[in-house]
Amino acid sequence: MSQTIFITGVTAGIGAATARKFIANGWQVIGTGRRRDRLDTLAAELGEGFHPLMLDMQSIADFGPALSGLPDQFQAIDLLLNNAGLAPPMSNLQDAEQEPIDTVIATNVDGLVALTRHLLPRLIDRKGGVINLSSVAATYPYRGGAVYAGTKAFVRQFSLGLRCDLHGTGVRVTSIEPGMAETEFTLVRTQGDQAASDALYADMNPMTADDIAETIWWVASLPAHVNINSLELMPTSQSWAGFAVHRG
Ligand code: 8X3
Repeated sequence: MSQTIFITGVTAGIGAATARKFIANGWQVIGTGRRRDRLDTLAAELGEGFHPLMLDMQSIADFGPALSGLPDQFQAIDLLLNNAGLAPPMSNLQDAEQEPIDTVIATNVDGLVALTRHLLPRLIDRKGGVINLSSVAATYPYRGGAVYAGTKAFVRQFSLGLRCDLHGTGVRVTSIEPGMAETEFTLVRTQGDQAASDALYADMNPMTADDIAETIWWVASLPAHVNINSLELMPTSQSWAGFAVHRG
């Protein structure tokens, strides 16, 4: 019987790349998204091993009915990839609007926790796993990213704490913390400004969605007695900046 991965935010970037990787390796994939047309396109590409699920990560009340309504062959779930997430526009908090912040916290934190809680009984049944997409921003702060970094620090610490809660169940939990990867992530952050996104990744050979999918596949395909707690990765061209010092 093939294994099943549940991927949130499957319609673009790391989510779509991971769906392709797992389907190619004989897994079934349940993929959530908010855009019907994109889900349909992916379903046509990936075939019957893929089950598209219209779900907004901010609509927690929909999770229960959506999960109990899954077709029989997709009821058992071996791995949850909490990939859906976004960043508000880069802005110092003193200059930021509230609404995009609420959306980011609701998606990156509230939705992720609620969905994980809903799926844990199935994951425990299967001695499965949870892989959460955090970010290097969880560890290294930068200007204009306080809310995003805060949510990703939550995801990282939530992952470690969840390991404690699941102690003895056989369920693995991993926090994956990528640096710069060229996906629609930055296009969302720049509110659709393709030129700004292109400028960010210009001449620096960023990681790709496929690079991260490859890493997720590696974590998932390790022997069941090996748990990667957290894994931070960056493009070779990215490293750390120093402290900022204000004088005067
Ligand atoms: C986003 C990665 O390096 O832009 O999660 O903070 S980075």
